[in-house]
Amino acid sequence: MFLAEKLIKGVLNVVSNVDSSHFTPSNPPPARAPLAYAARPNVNDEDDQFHRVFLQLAGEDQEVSPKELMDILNRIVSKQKDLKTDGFSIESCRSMVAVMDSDSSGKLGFQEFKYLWNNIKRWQCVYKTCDADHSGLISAQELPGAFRAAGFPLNDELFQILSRRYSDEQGNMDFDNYIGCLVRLDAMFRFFKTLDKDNKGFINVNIQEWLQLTMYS
Ligand SMILES: [Ca+2]
Ligand SMILES: [Ca+2]
Ligand SMILES: [Ca+2]
Repeated sequence: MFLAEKLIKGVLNVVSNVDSSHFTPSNPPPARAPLAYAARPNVNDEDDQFHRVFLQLAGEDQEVSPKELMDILNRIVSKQKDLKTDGFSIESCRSMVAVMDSDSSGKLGFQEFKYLWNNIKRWQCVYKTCDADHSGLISAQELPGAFRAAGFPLNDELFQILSRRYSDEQGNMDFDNYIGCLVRLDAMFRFFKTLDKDNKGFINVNIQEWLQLTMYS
């Protein structure tokens, strides 16, 4: 998919000119829940300009597929010299689409994409801010600070698990792995909260619901 240079510049500006300290999180889309619980996203009162950008990215079907998501993310990161990445893989984009796909359409509609996009913008700022030695990577030492700033104050055991799964052998997490990790972490938090209806910190799921959640992710 080829995008007009102007459009890319517009997107880049949107991505770059954000100060994470001023960020107010948007309302998340309904969390994806086992199909029986799923709700349709609401599509009113949206920013026209962002909607036009979305339509260009999404193409005729008006939904962003994993391949379309991969192309746009890779075009953006290729211009960001202070972020190290080996590029977003199709597998990582399929996973991001899966965990964000509230209505189970297999692609990202406007609300789903907007929520993902706002998070990527915010987390990109956190990445740059928390990359204290300007290596372009988040090291094991920088990781807890980066995840806390991104909104996930986890414990050491979880940081070790994330590092094992998403960092390289030297303990460095590059930008595509960092985004893939946060998108999934955010989604898993939201899934849990959706199912933890009385907010007690425990959920009950049967095997069918468990598989629906974990295998489409
Ligand atoms: Ca499309
Ligand atoms: Ca969808
Ligand atoms: Ca670093």
